[in-house]
Amino acid sequence: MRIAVIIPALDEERSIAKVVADIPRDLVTEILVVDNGSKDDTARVAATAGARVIFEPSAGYGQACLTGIAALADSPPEIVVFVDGDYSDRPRELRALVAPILRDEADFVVGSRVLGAREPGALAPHARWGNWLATTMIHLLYNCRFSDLGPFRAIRYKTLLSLDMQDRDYGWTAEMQAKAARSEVRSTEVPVSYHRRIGTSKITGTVKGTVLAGWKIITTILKYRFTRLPSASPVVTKASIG
Ligand SMILES: Nc1nc2c(ncn2[C@@H]2O[C@H](COP(=O)(O)OP(=O)(O)OP(=O)(O)O)[C@@H](O)[C@H]2O)c(=O)[nH]1
Ligand SMILES: [Mg+2]
Repeated sequence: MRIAVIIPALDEERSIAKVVADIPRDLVTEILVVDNGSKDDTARVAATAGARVIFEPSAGYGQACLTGIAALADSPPEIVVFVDGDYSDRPRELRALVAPILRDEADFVVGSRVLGAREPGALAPHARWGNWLATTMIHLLYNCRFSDLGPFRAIRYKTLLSLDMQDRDYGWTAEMQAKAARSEVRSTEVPVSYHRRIGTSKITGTVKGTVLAGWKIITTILKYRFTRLPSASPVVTKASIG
């Protein structure tokens, strides 16, 4: 199966080469780093490490992911993996992440940092609490159980397109899980490890990022519970969790 990895990156020159180098090349056919206006050397370092670098001038995590997805359209993979550029996740765990899709037991797999081993300080208490709140809301509103909104995740490309992703910033992960739950996509989780980031925090490690992300995640979960979704594609099937 063709597997593409999309890495949104903003000023991650110290970590991006480690992230790219950690990706199992025997499994992955394409590595895309979406540089979102980095002021540092992220693009050059990523290219040197072997990634295809694309530029997205409009800011936002979701925007970078959307640009990455669009860049895959000419030569679509079967599976898309998302991972952050700060080396908090370990891309070498990608094999376990995609395994449920390769076994055709799921179409969407979230890497759960809650179920996996966390380095002390990697997931701040407020991030853990926010995760608990968001996943509890998804359980109550969508009757689907996730333990985390972690960024390291794998999804069948066709399933991803059928979700018609819209969010351009912090609501990206919540939107994907909310819509997967609504569309009864076969979803599951695998434990992934989580480590202290390299470089400067932009979202969870800042007050502004935390408030904006928290608000966006909560409103996204509420919004997709009540809005009409595009009709699901035939690859979208009954959820396995819930
Ligand atoms: N493309 C893009 N990427 C971003 C933006 N903000 C952050 N990122 C990237 O998105 C990923 C997640 O951002 P982080 O700063 O690690 O946020 P976090 O994981 O919630 O919090 P910390 O790791 O504690 O900082 C990293 O790879 C960042 O480089 C953005 O506006 N655009
Ligand atoms: Mg991070």
